[in-house]
Amino acid sequence: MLHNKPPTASIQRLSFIGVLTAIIAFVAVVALLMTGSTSAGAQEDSTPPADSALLKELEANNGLLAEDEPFSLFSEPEVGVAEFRPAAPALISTAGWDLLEIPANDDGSSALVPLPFTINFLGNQYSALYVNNNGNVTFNEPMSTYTPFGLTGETGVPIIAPFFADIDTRGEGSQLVTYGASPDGNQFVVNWVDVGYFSSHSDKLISAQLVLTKRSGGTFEEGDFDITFNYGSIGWETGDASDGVEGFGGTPVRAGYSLGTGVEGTFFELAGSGQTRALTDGGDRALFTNSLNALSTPGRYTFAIRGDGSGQVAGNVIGTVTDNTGLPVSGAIVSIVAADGSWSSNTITGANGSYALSGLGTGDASVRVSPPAGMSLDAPAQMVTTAIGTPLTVDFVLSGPRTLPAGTTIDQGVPQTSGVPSVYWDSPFDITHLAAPGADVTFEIIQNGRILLAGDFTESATEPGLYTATITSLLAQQANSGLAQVVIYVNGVPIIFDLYIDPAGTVVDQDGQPIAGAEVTIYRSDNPDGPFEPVPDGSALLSPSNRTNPDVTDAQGRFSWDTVPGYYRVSASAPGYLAEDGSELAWTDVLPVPPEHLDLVLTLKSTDTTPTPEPEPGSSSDNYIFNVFASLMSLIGGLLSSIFSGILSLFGSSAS
Ligand SMILES: [Ca+2]
Repeated sequence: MLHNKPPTASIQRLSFIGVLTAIIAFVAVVALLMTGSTSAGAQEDSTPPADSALLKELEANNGLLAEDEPFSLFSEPEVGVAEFRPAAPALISTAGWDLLEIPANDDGSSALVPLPFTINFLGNQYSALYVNNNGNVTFNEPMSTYTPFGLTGETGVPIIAPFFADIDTRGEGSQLVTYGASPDGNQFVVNWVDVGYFSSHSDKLISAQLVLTKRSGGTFEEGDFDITFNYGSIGWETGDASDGVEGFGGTPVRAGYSLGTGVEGTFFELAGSGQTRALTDGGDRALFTNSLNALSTPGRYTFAIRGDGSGQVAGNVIGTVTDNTGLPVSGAIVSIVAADGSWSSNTITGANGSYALSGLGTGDASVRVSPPAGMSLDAPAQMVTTAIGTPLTVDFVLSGPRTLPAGTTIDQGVPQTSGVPSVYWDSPFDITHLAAPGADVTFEIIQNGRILLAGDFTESATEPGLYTATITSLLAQQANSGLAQVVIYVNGVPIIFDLYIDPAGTVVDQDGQPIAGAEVTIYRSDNPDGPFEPVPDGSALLSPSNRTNPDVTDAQGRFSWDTVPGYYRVSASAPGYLAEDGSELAWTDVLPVPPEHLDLVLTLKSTDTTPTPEPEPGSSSDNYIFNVFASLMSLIGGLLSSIFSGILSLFGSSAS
């Protein structure tokens, strides 16, 4: 076989034309070298070039010659031994699916493949696509381009590209590209699993998988779908014809998706895309070990594409998380949530404490960090404004916890895992402080650099030196849930401690009376259709304010968790009570977070045989409302009504 560059999926045959092409290429390379040219037709990053077999041949051979390797027109293609391939938990199994395959090739494509459902891809409706060997799918025509171009410009190519690079499946150790629909017709999958790189190399392999998942029912619109990139081990990033050496360097792999219009909100690339050794195993943005919107599954990157515009895409937010000694914190969950709750994203910090959030919506948002299990350090959320093409860096330094100082009490809130006092943000509470009689004692409650509330303590008339401040509602001050700081000034000298502001859920009986000691359990999934697993006790999926799961309600029947974005269900049970359907556990519907769910009520029915007054027809106790719970993120006053109406509609769907 020749070092050749067939432009189609057909297996290249040794032919007179092929030999002639190779000879021309060889002569051309020699001529270029003799004239001192350093580039054999370098491709622009931002625009897709017309492919040329001769061009690729030149580039590839140039690379070989540059290394002083013997060049023979008739040398056999390299047959390397693929490295050990570790397990890839993100790849979904397509065993038993009726998949098609692209025969062993370099830059070929499938025929036009019908999708099992129509997708609304950022405003364009598509019901078919082309699977391209080089790690991407396109919609208007097949694409043989092998050197990846930037996806954020006006390329004219609508594309979804989990691994846009010069994949070559002709090497002996490479698998073939396969594609097709799931048996239920709700997913379309392309496998570039255990594939090699140009030219016919299979000493190193990569695994990338594209999954398009139909989303329907509920509030989903026609055409809503998820794009999921699943990755296994990534052993190379560049083919020989893209100036790669041994699979690295040159113009490396790109990953992302784009309409190709260059219009804001219609394109994005993963952080690390196009950067040498960023996406490969061990890199800062290693595809295999990082994740996005898939906290339970390393190697998975999920993007919700929604017709209502919430799937719009913007620049990336990157940063690092360090502790109070400057050491990187790995395993922390970093999430970003739009101020209006319309979009969110989450990921986990890597070994170097760094993280990247990609494919975000635009506008005001909060970035929050949840330290890994076993760590009680914390940091307040940071407010940002995301915009197209403006990557933001948001670093966190964890500190604390600054617990209640001596002589200070707060008369509200459940005990907290971290030792930081917590208060329900919509309930009044008193702060008391002991100081010398006759002192001037004031306070400020500060969140994200903003003073939520400031006021004076009042000295007790009967106990000189006992000062009390009454806070009526932090919610009324447009507080966010999460960390805040309290500063008490005694004659101008500050004393600082942390305060955790929690929304609360309540378990009540059929008469609306709180049930103390009820057991509540929170379950989470990365997907709206599950599977739902109990959040592990102590998990970073819950903020340090309360990581106990299952938990029990306090004397007021209240409970609270502060959660990272995801999909949740909550169950509740209590001795002597049953759910409406007579089972032991009452369940919520699936609750997406965001938006925040606050001040929810979960109702259980007493099994006490003592007759209880029949409720008035049409009263609220006719419905066993499985509310609940937990929360996250900011909810600003003006949004309250819409959120509550959302919750009310949730009630309607769960009460049957
Ligand atoms: Ca290729």
